[in-house]
Amino acid sequence: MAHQWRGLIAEYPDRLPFGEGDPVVTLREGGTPLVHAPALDARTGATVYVKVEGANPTGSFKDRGMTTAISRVLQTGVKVVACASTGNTSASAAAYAVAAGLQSAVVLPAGKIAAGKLAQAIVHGATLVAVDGNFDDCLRIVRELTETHPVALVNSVNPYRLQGQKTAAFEIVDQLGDAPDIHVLPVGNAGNITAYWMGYSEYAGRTTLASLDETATRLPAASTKLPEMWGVQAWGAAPLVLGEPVDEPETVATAIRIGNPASWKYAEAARDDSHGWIDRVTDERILAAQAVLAAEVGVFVEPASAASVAGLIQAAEAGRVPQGATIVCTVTGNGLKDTATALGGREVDIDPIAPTVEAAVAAPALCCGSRAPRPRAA
Ligand code: AN7
Repeated sequence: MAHQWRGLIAEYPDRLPFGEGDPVVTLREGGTPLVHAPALDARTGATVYVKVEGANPTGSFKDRGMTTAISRVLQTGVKVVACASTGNTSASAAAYAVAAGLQSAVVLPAGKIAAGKLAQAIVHGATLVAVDGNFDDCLRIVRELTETHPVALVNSVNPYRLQGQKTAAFEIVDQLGDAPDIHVLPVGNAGNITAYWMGYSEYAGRTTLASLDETATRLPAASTKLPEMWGVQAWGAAPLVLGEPVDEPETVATAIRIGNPASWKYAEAARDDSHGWIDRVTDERILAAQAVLAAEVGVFVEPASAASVAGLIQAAEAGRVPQGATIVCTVTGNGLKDTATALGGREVDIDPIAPTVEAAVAAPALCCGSRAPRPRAA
């Protein structure tokens, strides 16, 4: 029978804190494409790959952390899981709760969740709580709530989340044959940069501040080096760049609209231990990078995901990208989650033509909006 990717816990059994016979909740997450992006090589002078996390079952990297967090919940007997979310965590928690036979409750900043993500939480049957506040308020509420009620917290402050998410680094090393020179990713609540650094470190035979499962590092090293970790925040939500919390974070990339990241210390450790940096990019750069990925690479990502690529392009323009380096950018979520932002003001109502080939050929442009399709080469 043809091999199908089995999900993280089955694919990396030696490196995750689960034993034989432990319950496993999986939607076969992970195993996502690592795609070479010549359009980014051309802009940077490096060899650039994008790790397409939007290809996960619910369309974001959160599924990696949810298979481990929700599998763990089944060992505890708790029947309800809860999270605060800018959208993707709630979508993933709701889906994995269904697969596990648990109930889910999601606490969201009112009016700031992309339509696709909200739809996911609804169709997967989550109980929705909309807060007149931002993500940081939601996380504070859900932390208190889960401390005082028999409800499991599945935000990335739950160490099982980071355990799952670290496997993306394993996949990259497994595919490239060694760690890249540089890894670039968007930073919001800062769980993912922490998790990648843990993954790269464990594969190189080291532990990090956030390491939970020390047994993993007793395995033979699978890589010979460690990448620099480059983190990218949105201009209006850049607490790690400013060195202090942002009270009213604002950005078009609603997924990373976070002013007081929970994994602050871990993210700084990843940055400093790896000799990397964390910088910020404007919303304009985020949208421009999203367009480059869509129109020149063929990968449609949501705005927050494009922050990594925007940060890389900005660094290249500043002469900060070592020529010839191997670089991986994580693009964290699927563009289909937020089509409204991607289309911007573009007109999508197309005047219909008569149902004949002649009318089709005579049509001024087969596509909508400001951008006409490129003519085919003769
Ligand atoms: C697409 O869903 O925080 O730095 O509540 O959805 O690990 O927080 C989402 C975060 C990047 C930032 N890209 O990752 C949530 C949430 C996308 C995201 C991030 C998020 P972290």
